[in-house]
Amino acid sequence: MTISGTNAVVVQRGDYKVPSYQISEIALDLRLDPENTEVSACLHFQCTATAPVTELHLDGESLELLSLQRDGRTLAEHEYRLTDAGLVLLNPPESFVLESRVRIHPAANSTLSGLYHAGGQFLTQCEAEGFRRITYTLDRPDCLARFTVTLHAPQKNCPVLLANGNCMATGDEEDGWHWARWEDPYPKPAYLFAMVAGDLAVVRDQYRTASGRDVVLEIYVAERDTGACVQAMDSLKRAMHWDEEVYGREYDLDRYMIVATDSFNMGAMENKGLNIFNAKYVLASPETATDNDYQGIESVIAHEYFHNWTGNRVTLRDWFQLSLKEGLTVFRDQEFSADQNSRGVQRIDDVRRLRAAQFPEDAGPLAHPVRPDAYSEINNFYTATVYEKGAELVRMIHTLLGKAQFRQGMDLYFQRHDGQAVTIEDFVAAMEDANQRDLSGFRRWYGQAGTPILRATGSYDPARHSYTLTLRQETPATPGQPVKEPVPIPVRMALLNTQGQRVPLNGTDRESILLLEQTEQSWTFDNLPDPVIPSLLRGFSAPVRLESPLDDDARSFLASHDDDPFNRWESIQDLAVKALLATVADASLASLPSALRHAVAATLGDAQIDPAFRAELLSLPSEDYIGEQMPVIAVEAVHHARDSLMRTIGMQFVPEWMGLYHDLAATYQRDGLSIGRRRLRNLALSYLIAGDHEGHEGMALYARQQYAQADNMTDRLAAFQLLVQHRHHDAEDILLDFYRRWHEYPLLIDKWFAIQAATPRPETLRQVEHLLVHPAFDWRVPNRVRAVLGGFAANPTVFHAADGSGYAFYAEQLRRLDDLNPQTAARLATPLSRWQRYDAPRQQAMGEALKMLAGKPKLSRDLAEVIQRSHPNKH
Ligand code: B3K
Ligand code: ZN
Repeated sequence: MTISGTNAVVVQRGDYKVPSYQISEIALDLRLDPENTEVSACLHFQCTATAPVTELHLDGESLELLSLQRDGRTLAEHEYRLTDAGLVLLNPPESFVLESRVRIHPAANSTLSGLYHAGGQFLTQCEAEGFRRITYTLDRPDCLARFTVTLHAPQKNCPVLLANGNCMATGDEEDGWHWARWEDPYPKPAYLFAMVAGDLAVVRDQYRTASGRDVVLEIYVAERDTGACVQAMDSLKRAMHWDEEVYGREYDLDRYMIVATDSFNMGAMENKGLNIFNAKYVLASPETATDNDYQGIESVIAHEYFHNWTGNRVTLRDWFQLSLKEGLTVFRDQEFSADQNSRGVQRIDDVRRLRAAQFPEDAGPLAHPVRPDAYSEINNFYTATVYEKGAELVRMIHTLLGKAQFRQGMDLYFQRHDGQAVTIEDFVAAMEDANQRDLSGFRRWYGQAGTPILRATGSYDPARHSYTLTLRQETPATPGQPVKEPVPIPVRMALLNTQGQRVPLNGTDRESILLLEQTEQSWTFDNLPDPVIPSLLRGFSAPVRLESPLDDDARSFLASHDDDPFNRWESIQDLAVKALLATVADASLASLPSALRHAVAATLGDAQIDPAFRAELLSLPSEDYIGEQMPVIAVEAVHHARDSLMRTIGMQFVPEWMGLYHDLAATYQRDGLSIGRRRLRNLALSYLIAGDHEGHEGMALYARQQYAQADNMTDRLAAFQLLVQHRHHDAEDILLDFYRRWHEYPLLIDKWFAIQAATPRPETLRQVEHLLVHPAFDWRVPNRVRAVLGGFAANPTVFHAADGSGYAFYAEQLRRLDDLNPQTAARLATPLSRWQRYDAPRQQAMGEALKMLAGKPKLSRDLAEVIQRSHPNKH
């Protein structure tokens, strides 16, 4: 059995070569038509190699070449060659101007890479390698050019014509067409090129930078959405201010534009001066968006804005360095959100995401280092490892150096590399040189895949009044990396006395960062008259799996006494995981162990705790997280164990949950405290419903009322979700009602689809089949496809149904999607890579699903790579 796409070229990090030519100027002229768009490009080439170049390879994909001229003369056949990957210029002169004219087909472009026409708009997505689908070029990030872009389109369909930089001129043409010319003064790699044309309304605001320059801020959306841009605009201004305050970085153009679209492969894109966004991360009103949606907008708007310095002004030498911009920018957006909201809650949410997506990736066949060594399709490497683990590595450097020193490192990085295309090595070197620090050991984190296991043991010596802590690390082997070296692990820690106070650690400090550099090291703390409880890895100071030395009593103590919010949360989570695993092993043990009951009772009884944090403390770990703690994931047992623990906690604390539910009722407000209160109240509702006796639907009444009467979408959706997922008898009516009310809001209809696909009931598979033929389902809109297929794959009991029906169905859908949108298909295929974690029949069924996909005719390079890496022996 072979995979249809495996002859794809594998790009190796070690093979990097400086380009032999640079392009100083790119002038594009696009006559926009959905069916046939003509792109004229004029590129100024300059040789940078010392030896003569006999062949210059330009990238080009799905282009129809109409004409090709060099220095004003049409090229003869012997002067160039067309290939599958582009165009080869034979014996090019040292410097020359290349003019090409190509035809492309935006409406037929369902990949949403390059230039495409969707929802009546022309849009581009060029990262990573989409620009080559627009014109012949050197499509690599270390090739920086100055762009001038002229757009022509019919005034009626496309009154708005946008591209990067500044608008220099506009004008009218015959037959109702018009044009606009844009110039971007900053040289940039092709992946940052963008243009948009369509019938869009604009919301305008402005921002004065620290140095007093006025910047126009524009958000382009459909006319009816102009009222839903408040959060996006406000987040943008706060992000601009934060980057000035924290990093001394100002925005550098006169205009910052954001365009929202429903047709987008990911969250958003940081094109210079012209961000293109998935509407999900722009549009929000209290009636149509949840608190989480608002939070998502704040963080993605900030993320794309921060890229202007980390990614755009200083860009990447090659795609292996992707985490240089992504890890660093995620770290920056996480810190921004922590400063805007609650730092403790932010950290918990960030770690939860890391553990949900990155830890499993790092433990499976798709594991790769933060700086990968090889790829066949770079789009497959926009992963949780590159983004989230990459951010953790930057965070560790921040922890090791300290805030002020980290800032000095960043200053030096910008000073040295502004306008350049650089490497992760350059970043680490700037951090070292600015602080005279040696981070050589730290570099291993970038090259080594796998999540280290950190084993901690400790003992108190009553005779010597001392506490000795021993830390040991081990990183499991990952594909292609059988042997692992120790990595430097910063362990933020404190010792608590029996009153819960931090005691001095061999001096006056009451918190310390231990740096574990070898496989095993010990530390002894003296002058401790009484036994202490260690609080380790505070704030989750390193992306490791901690095996803690604590017993249940100590955990329960930390769950109510640790002043580190992350560890307090972690302690209660650990207690819950332990209880759940016991029930998984033996369902008759379904009870609430006393340590966990105490911790829950203490949290429920403590009204001083910030409500958002309290909601975190009282939320049970997800089924996926519980499953991750097992050698073989027992899908159903995990599901039942979690359900039953929810029910028990719901039943045992009915008055407390009821009290919270009533006391926290309030008219809608958008401040942090109100958000936390809503979160806690909806959690209370979910426990009340879980705690309802079988067949008795008393509490569903509350949900029904809340659904009908809520003055905001957070509450309405929470109630809707509970009613649908618990399949209360009128769930059907409620589904219909929701659809009827919100069918004109695509983002809400995505939720409507996703919640149904995620319902943990046997009939879900059949319902999902119906959803796929629902009139509102559209294979060409990634948000919709992700809602249904992503929702389905995140539904443990249905996707992993014991008879393999979930996998077979899923693979069938990916097969279909791959013909339209390979990037999205490949991304959605990754859950199948986790096959080793399940029992033999499921392994077999997942293997068959992968094999079926492997045999697909015209399998994309994207999907082929994921399948091949997922199951190297299956084909
Ligand atoms: N840089 C883009 C991601 C591009 C993904 C290409 N497949 C968004 C971001 O990380 O900000
Ligand atoms: Zn990014």
